[in-house]
Amino acid sequence: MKITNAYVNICSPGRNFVTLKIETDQGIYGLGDGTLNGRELAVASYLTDHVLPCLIGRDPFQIEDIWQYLYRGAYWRRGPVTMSAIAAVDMALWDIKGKALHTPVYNLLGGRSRQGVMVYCHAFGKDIHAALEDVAKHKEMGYRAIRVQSGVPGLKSTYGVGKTTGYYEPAERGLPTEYEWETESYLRSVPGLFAKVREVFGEEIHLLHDCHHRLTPIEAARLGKELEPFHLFWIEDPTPAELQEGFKLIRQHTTTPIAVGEVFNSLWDAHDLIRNQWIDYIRATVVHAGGLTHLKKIADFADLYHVKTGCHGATDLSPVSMAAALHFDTAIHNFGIQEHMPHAAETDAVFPHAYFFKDGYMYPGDKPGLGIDFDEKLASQYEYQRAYLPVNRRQDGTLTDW
Ligand code: CS2
Ligand code: MG
Repeated sequence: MKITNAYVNICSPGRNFVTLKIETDQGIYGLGDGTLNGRELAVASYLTDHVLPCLIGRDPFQIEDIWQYLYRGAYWRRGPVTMSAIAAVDMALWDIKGKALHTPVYNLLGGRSRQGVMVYCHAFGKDIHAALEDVAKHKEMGYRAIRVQSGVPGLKSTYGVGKTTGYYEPAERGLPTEYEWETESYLRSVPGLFAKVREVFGEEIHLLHDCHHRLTPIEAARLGKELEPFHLFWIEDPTPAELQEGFKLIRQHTTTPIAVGEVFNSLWDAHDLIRNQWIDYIRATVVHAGGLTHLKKIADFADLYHVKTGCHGATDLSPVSMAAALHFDTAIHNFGIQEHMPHAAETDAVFPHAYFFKDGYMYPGDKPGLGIDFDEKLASQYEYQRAYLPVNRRQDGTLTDW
């Protein structure tokens, strides 16, 4: 089999997505996601201008060799743009191989290790009362694990709390908006939120919380310690992770489990975190961490150190990534949990898929390949629109992590 054609589509059915299609001489095609929120066009150009011409004529079954060709062969390694572009190619090649061999991709990754993939959803509210209502709603929908975020008294906006109820999309069209932040107000409010959630909903439900890289290690240690009585499944991204050693300090102070990695793009971003057992869950994801080929290596390395996976699954990861993540989650041994933020109806219509949600679990479906398609005609009705993630400032004006 040979690759005969490959092209990128950029569309915006509800939000922007970068989709790669690779075609072969046998009529089989594969799909990949290359969406990098707020920097979409950079990945599209990396693919179109630099990667795709090198693929024509290659054997799509040589997934490892093509991965190494794009990684080592570029000389310039790693980084979110490069690794998202490699991921898009990698996903499409696994899709092709599955279709050619008439089997779902999870069978190529080792086969089923579990029946269903436990997912967590997002509940939020402008205050504790509204957050509790949203938790009740999601529990009713069947979720067994719920991430809870609420507005912080004294702050006009905060991460994870949508402007309207029911749907939350962090990127906004146009140039970046500005949020405000004050750590002390946040640290004072979060323990009260979880005390209330446990009081109302009991111990059965798994609870998660995302700090979105906003704390220093000692502040995160304080938060983790104060949340211990409420037995969280994890606190996520407690502190920015460029300094991996920062997590050592958090670890010394708290038994609240720690998850990190949605912005990581290779194993090397998590090498110290994993081998020192400073974290419990690695959140690297298919699209931003070099595709299934590299994510499998990260998971296998993590498995040696009792670290489980918890793949990022926000709406900026297209349904192609969601499908790939669910095949991966079904196959690997050290799966922990999968994030699930349902896409908008327009998005789902453009990407018909075999995966589905039932009673707190998701399933990749049994179609050959990734079980995902792309309606290019429908996609052409949704042109790309410039959009950015917000930026964040402290109340005195200092720019800080969003
Ligand atoms: C987040 C994301 O889902 C999460 O845990 O942290 O909402 C994140 O902010 C976006 O994916 C950024 O593109
Ligand atoms: Mg997060």
